[in-house]
Amino acid sequence: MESLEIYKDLFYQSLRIRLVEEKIIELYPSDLIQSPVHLSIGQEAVAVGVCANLNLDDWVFINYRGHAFYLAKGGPLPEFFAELMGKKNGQSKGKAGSMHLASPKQGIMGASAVVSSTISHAVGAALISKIKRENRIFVTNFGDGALEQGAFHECLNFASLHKVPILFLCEDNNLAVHSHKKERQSFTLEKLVGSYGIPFHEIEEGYDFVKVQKLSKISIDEVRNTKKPVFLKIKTSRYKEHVGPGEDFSAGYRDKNDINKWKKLDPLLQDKKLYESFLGKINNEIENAVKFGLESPLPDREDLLSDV
Ligand SMILES: Cc1ncc(C[n+]2csc(CCOP(=O)(O)OP(=O)(O)O)c2C)c(N)n1
Ligand SMILES: [Mg+2]
Repeated sequence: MESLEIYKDLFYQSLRIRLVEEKIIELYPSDLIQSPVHLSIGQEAVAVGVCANLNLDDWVFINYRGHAFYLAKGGPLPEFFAELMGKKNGQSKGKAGSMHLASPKQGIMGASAVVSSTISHAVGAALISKIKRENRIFVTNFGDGALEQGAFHECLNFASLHKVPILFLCEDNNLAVHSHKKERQSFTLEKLVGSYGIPFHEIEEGYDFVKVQKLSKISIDEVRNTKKPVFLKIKTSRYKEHVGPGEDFSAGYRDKNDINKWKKLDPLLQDKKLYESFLGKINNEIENAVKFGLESPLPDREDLLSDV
């Protein structure tokens, strides 16, 4: 694809995710959304850029801030809204909600609200896949807060020792709930990852989906070629509060200027012409998806224990 076409395609996908989440914000006060929501607004380029390099049968293990990865990997939108509404036609029949999204057909293998827990699921699945001599690769995404969990360190050690084909993908927004990384971490990530013998890469421009796509391809190709773990950290910025549809600058733990600097670089906010040109088509898709969710029945009593 020509570079302009790539830019437009990735812009479209990122904007679609942002508008989906803006629709969630609009619906939230009505109580139609049946679970807390951790929005990815500001972080879309990471999911879109990385997933552009993945095949349908590559498996991704996400976390509670997972809307962007679910959509970027191809999870269906009508079933997404039905899922958030706790409906029977939801992708997990209403049992998963926003925080535990899954869509195995598209390789979204599950999420968890427990910080860092899906990293171990991904490493375990990657080991089985290696034993079965499959060709797929694995991605596990997590925030900078997950780096402080014991399970994260055990997973790096195990993955390196057993040489499993996995990309450890850190979405570094500097924040874990209301605390900044500077107050939480005594280690240098690159050195730490290096001490496990795992190659470390970093992308600073996490707002630039084209750059993320190009540079993350290097890490993803490295996993495919070496069939060993690789670590990629991508700097990003969460525009909204930790959980919920609002902004929380009054809480005093972060600087609005930092977010504003990032917003000045954000193509979704800067390229107004392209934004306008895609708006109608995306909103139409979203309206139909919301309608699907609204019209879906609630689960039946017997659904409670199915698939458990
Ligand atoms: C094991 C565990 N400890 C604490 C929490 C509470 N908690 C939920 S999200 C979160 C912050 C995680 O931050 P990060 O990993 O950077 O992800 P982000 O929310 O920034 O995307 C914490 C501490 C939890 N869910 N699980
Ligand atoms: Mg974080």
